[in-house]
Amino acid sequence: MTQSVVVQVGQCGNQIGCRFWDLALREHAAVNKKGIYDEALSSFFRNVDTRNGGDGADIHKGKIFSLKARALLIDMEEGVVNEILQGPLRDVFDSKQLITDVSGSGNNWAVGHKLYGYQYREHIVEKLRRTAEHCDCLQCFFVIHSMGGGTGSGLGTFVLNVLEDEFPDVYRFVTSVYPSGEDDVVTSPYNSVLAMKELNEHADCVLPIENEVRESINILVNFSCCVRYRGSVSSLSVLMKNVILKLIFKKNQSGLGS
Ligand SMILES: Nc1nc2c(ncn2[C@@H]2O[C@H](COP(=O)(O)OP(=O)(O)OP(=O)(O)O)[C@@H](O)[C@H]2O)c(=O)[nH]1
Ligand SMILES: [Mg+2]
Repeated sequence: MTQSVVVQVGQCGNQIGCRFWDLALREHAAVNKKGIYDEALSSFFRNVDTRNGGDGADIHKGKIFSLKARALLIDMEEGVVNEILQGPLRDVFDSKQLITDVSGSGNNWAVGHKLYGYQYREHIVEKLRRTAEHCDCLQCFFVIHSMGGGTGSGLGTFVLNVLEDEFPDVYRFVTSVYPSGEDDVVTSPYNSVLAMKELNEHADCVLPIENEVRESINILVNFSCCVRYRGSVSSLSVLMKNVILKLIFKKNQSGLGS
């Protein structure tokens, strides 16, 4: 069985990513009532024996002990990642899977790509390698990011470059959230154009998501939008999950995944 690693970058990437993990866990729990660590789970999660504390050994079969997402969480602000670490998904991530800074990229592609990118390159490579070492057969990286924010667009596409350099044989799929027309951040369109060039050159497959269209879909399906992004993030993660699973399934069928 093959494995995939999710790299979530920036506020948007981390918020959507977390809803994806939540959905994956809930859907799996609904069909796997006995709590067995199976192949489906192993695609996205490690099963770690944490009984003796610390970073225990991976368990490849049998009962679920402690599930750890095959993920890397990157944000140049701490807020969103800290929230995740205090929320219901805190046990799914460990501190070795996080890269944060304090001040963010200020909605500036160049700060994310040129400044933080070069500053954190070694750090990113080391954490990616560590995550990849836990996989028997790493098939895909899924990058989730926004095109409008400085960290998502700049550092997100820098990570794509790193993936291409360090793991040239592993597919790079990207979920990119485009800013809506109502986005009042003046740099968003510029960030998007700069990021688009990088996607064009370094991604194998891009799943573009337009925030405005997504908002209309939300109204149509009557999602509750009491909390900002709550409904949107969940509809988006359902969409992302369905596309990802279909792509994986098709690739496995055609033998590309082996
Ligand atoms: N659909 C959706 N879009 C989001 C979410 N969070 C932010 N966005 C969109 O992302 C863009 C802003 O990017 P962010 O991800 O907040 O920025 P960032 O990557 O953290 O970069 P900096 O804050 O500049 O360091 C805007 O177009 C927002 O509409 C989210 O949870 N869901
Ligand atoms: Mg931010």
